[in-house]
Amino acid sequence: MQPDSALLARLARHRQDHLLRFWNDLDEPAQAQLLAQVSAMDFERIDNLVAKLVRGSESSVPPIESVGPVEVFGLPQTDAERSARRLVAEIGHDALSRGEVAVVLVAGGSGTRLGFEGPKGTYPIGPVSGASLFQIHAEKIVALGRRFGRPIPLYVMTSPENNDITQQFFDDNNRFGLSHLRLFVQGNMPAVDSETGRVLLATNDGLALSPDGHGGTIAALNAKGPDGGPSCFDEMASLGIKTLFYFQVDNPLVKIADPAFLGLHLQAKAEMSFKVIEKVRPDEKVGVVVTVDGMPQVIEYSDLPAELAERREPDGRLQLWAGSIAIHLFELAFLQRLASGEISLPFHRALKKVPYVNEAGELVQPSAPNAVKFEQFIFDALPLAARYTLVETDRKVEFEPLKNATGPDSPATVRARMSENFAEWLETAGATVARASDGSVPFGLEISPLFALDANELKTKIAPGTHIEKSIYLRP
Ligand code: UD2
Repeated sequence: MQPDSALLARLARHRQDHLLRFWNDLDEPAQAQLLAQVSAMDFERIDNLVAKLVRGSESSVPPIESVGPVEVFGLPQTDAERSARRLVAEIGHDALSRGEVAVVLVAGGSGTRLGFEGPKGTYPIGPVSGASLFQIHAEKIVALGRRFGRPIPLYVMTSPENNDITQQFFDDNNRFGLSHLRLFVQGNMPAVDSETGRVLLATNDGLALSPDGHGGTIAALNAKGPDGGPSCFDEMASLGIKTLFYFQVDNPLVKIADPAFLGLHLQAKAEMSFKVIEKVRPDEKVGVVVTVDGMPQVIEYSDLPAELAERREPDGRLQLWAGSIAIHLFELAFLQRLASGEISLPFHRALKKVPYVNEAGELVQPSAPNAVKFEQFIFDALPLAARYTLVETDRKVEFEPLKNATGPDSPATVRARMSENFAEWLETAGATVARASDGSVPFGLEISPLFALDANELKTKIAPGTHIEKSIYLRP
């Protein structure tokens, strides 16, 4: 087999002809694989990205003096505020009862920091049951569907690397009872050499590819199904879905499709909404929602200059405090507009160590960052939304992500936080929980979302005066 001359000319024009360097050493299946990868590349776009993000000095950091805080719906503090929030939650209940809400879970990341083989969603995080992240999320969705009398469709974004194994996991577990589950695969982007801007080969017959970031969700939801069937967007529209609840796989505390959040979003006719937490340390690893010349925008934590991160109000609180925990609502029509291509999300650069095959055909394991990867971030949709809302949540209740193998945001901290929260539910529901002298819960506690979704529901299920003095897993 020989690649056609048009492709050869295209590669030469874009200075990427090295990609076929080992062509004559490859057997036919390997040639076919390489050809498919190379033909799918948009080299014009890669040239633009290299010019901007590899050779150029385009920065994602706005001028410091243009940055200011954003307005946020704070946590309700008074009885009146609490009852107003309950009222607005009715709007969310109605949308759920009408079947207008779908859930999008992004799980295409590689989970390198956790050091876990396999998709992060399969990690056994339940403090007592060892339930996986996917199980906990899925059971919440099943329970919500029962509560509102309409099953909620779940769309899970995977990557080309982890799609099959994720599908297998859901199949092996009877989809955890979900009535509508669809996996969709995000796109890839090539890594380029940070000196030359040329695409790296991972093997003699394959490019160094990695997921295109969770901003790739929009294009992936808009792509046709595997056998030319309807895209996820088309399917959602035909199901009567109007609003998407979006979250990341790593946070088991997420209040999926929170009615009060939905209510505030719908009441404001917002196109995109964020849950935020109050940052308490300047170096916390969450993007921060700010205004730039009055327009809303997220600055990712890795891009946030210390001078901005540390800026404080006279009362000592951080001025740029609204930390994004990657929980969003989107109007379907807004995302469809973004997918139509008139405007697209910017790419960010990430300088990484990427193993590659050199000119001699040897695999090189770099000891220092050698490559630039390009990623789009979903939160960059914010400035494109005509209206938006930001809603504060309590980090203890809703944010403890699984990121690292040890230390902060690790299995130990996530399980401890889950047990603490379930202890509070039990106490609110009228039970007593034996605590250690420092107030902590000295054993694992867990409540399946199918048993109770919150403390109020738990109240209807346990006898007042119940005493818990050892590890327990409540499930139907
Ligand atoms: C993310 C946010 C950060 C904050 C934090 C909260 C970014 C860039 N930053 O930081 O601002 O909200 O989360 O926990 O998002 N994913 C994909 N495909 C990809 C890349 C990521 O599906 O190509 C998923 C991944 O499976 C995970 C999530 O996106 O669920 C977050 O990715 P991450 O762990 O790389 O982001 P992190 O923790 O640096």
